[in-house]
Amino acid sequence: MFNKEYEAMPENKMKELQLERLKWSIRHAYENNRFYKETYDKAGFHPDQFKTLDDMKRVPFLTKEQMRSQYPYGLFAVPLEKIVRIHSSSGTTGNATVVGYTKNDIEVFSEVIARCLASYGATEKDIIQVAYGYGLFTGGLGLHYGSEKLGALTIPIGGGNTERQLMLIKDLGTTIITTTPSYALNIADFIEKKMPHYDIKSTNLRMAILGAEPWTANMRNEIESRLGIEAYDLYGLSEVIGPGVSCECSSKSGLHVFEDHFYVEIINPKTGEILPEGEKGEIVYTSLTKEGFPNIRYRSKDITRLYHDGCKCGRTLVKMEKVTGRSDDMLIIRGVNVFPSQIEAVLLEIDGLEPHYQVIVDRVEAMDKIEVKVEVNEKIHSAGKEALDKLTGTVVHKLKSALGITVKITLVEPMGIARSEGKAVRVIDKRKLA
Ligand code: DLL
Repeated sequence: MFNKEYEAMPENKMKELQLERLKWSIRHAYENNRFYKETYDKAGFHPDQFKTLDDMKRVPFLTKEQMRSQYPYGLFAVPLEKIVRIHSSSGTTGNATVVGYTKNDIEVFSEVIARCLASYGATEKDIIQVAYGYGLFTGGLGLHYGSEKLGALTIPIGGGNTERQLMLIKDLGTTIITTTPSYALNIADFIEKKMPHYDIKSTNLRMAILGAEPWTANMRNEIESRLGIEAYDLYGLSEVIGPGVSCECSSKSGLHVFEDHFYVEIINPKTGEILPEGEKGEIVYTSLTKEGFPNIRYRSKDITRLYHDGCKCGRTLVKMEKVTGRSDDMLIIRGVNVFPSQIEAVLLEIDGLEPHYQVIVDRVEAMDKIEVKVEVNEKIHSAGKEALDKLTGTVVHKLKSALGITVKITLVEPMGIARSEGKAVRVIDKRKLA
């Protein structure tokens, strides 16, 4: 463990620490940020009323929309001269959010990433190739600072340029690559199609640290077997710090949340009511130590559940289940709730399909239509129409039994779905564009 004192802290002691830090954090936001003060005054809430963890339910939520309305610096709680770095969320839906870090915040950011790396089994002996994008995205610099903090040799290559990634893996003796799961798959495809003589399994690469987008257990199997490595999940969001909010350990069964820095609650996304441990809902974050950009009850829209399972790794930190989607990714098709991850899980179980797909939703004459375009492998592609028709029938049938709705399937040729170097675009909802 990188920091045993906090990662293996007895649960009751952790609760005490959280209470003390929550009192500080809520007051810090209220006293140093106009938006928090005005919102709390209007709601009739004052930090003096916050005495026990049970008082959390009295604290107003902060939504993504409110955050966006404060673009760019409206939620900072220190003078701008104390901010040493900013990042920004991708802003694919609406205004981007600019997040600011003080020197201490950067220190915490590096520390939580170093903890994650150690939890996957990385050490200072590792050579870590950071293939997340550098720049405003939190992935590149976040992993970079964390890797240096651990003392590992850090290769700041950034995203994209697969051939160069592969060359450096071989030449520099890279042992760990950090990227998105979809890019890890692109690397596997690239080797098969463009560099068939490149033997990834004879390089030193032993691990991939993957995150920034949802990925299923099947996708993990696929990546692990094709690249001959172990793949671990890394989760986080820019608003809360970036990557490093939670990570898997060697047990690969849920992600430990760094509760000494981030207080987590699960709520019913419709009513806002706090749900008991173990129930699935929207995860809400409160920062406990952040100075520059505090989050008090920030509604992330990510859907998961929290639990303690006496993890064999020795960490006492609460676990969150792998995030399989967001409440705003959830598609409602003719009244049925569908998560893209459910579709992915079905597709990856069918022989002949490649793990590259796109879900297209539209409304035609007041009727929702859903189409899934998915790539087939070379073998099926060259097997002729009959084989393709049969495969289409199988996919339609399996999706119907998993989702309860009929989905139009379009099989496309190998490499027929556009690849991304960062987060994959899996869903195109034309209803939102209309
Ligand atoms: O994606 C931070 C990050 C960088 C995480 C590198 C991991 C690795 P944002 O761009 O703000 O930040 O996007 C955050 O991405 O609310 C989730 O919906 C999703 N997400 C991030 N990690 C995971 C994951 C970064 N491991 C949003 N599994 C979050 C599922 C994830 N979803």
